[in-house]
Amino acid sequence: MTAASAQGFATRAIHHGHDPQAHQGALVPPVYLTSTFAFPDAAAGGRRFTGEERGYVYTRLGNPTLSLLEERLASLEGGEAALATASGMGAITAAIWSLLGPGDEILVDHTLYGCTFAFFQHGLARFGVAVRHVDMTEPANVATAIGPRTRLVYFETPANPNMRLVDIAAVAAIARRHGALVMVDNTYATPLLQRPLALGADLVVHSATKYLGGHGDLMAGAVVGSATHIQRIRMVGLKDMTGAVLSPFDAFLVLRGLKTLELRVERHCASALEIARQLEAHPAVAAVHYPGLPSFRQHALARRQMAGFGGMIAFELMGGMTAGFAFMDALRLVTRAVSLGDAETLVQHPASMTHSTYSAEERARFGITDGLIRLSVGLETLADLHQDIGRALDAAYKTDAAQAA
Ligand code: 7XF
Repeated sequence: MTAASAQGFATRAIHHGHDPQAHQGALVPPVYLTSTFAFPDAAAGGRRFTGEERGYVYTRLGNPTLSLLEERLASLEGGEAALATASGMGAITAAIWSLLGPGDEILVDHTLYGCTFAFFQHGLARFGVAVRHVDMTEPANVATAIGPRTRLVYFETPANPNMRLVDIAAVAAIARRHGALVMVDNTYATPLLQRPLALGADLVVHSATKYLGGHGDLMAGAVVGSATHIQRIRMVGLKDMTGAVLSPFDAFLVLRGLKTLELRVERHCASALEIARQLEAHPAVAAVHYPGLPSFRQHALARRQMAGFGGMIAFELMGGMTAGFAFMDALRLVTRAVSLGDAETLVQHPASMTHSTYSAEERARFGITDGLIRLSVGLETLADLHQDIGRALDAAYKTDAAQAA
């Protein structure tokens, strides 16, 4: 182990891969805002294309600012290599197009972010890949469903939007026995709270638009895994099949966000636990899904698998969707918007927003209820959040009472 990899998470998030003395002393890494790179002579161009000579060619294949972000993300996730992409969907599609072909089968969990679900259900399926939906909260279901054609097992934990957890080590052990790869979307947890590769997963994907960037001002994604997988995903899925290349300027913004990832996520976790307790104690609330609550069905797994419980909460009001909308409309500080992981606390209604890519039947089958409300707890002063959320819950409760009368 090198000295650098023995350093703590926050130290690596701030320093890993950058030596100011190699850049005129610049504390902050320079941003290489260039699409192409000059060759020293004609023959060198050819050598760089074949890979005989190291050196940059064209930003779709690599760029020093992207390389720095990739090294840093690989270090934080504990992977050999990483690939930065233009969005989380860019990361997921580039990886999967590179790994699967006609005749292969993919096992996916019941609950997935809406566009990931759409990509599998309506995209991949059209190209001869068999997509099987398995309730992976019970690892034995994976053992039952997995077969000789299964090439990849894919899930999110915690899952967007209903917070179900998947036991990464248990599912990875089953997949390994059958020669299938495991890909985990670690967007909700971030590498601070959960490192799937150490638990046996082969690849981690991220929407870096969320906690990694952390400020709601960019779109980005990443894949982390072995150098061999990442090279293939870069040269096939990214270069030729999606072209989902991250802008070097946005890579700079993600690098800036990463410096405060530990601080921010600690605050997201602390505030979310308090908000989850507030929700659980209110008579308008029927159910709260937050891994940090002792009442959470998979609380023991959360304690084992995660170093903290994250900033995301899902909950349902007694009055269902009507009360949920009354709650959302009564909020003044909390912002009605999709996305998550920002400084601002955001609220949205998965069934009509992020997960409207599912049909009503699919939502019913996969546990995305119409009454579910999703909160991304931000970094505001906790007392202000308590006040806003408390007032909106009271308003929703009154709506319930009025309907009951
Ligand atoms: O392409 P994006 O950067 O938006 O990332 C896609 C994505 C991948 N995985 C997870 C777990 C995600 O949550 C997302 C994006 N989700 C946003 C949300 O749920 O609010 C997208 C807003 S429609």
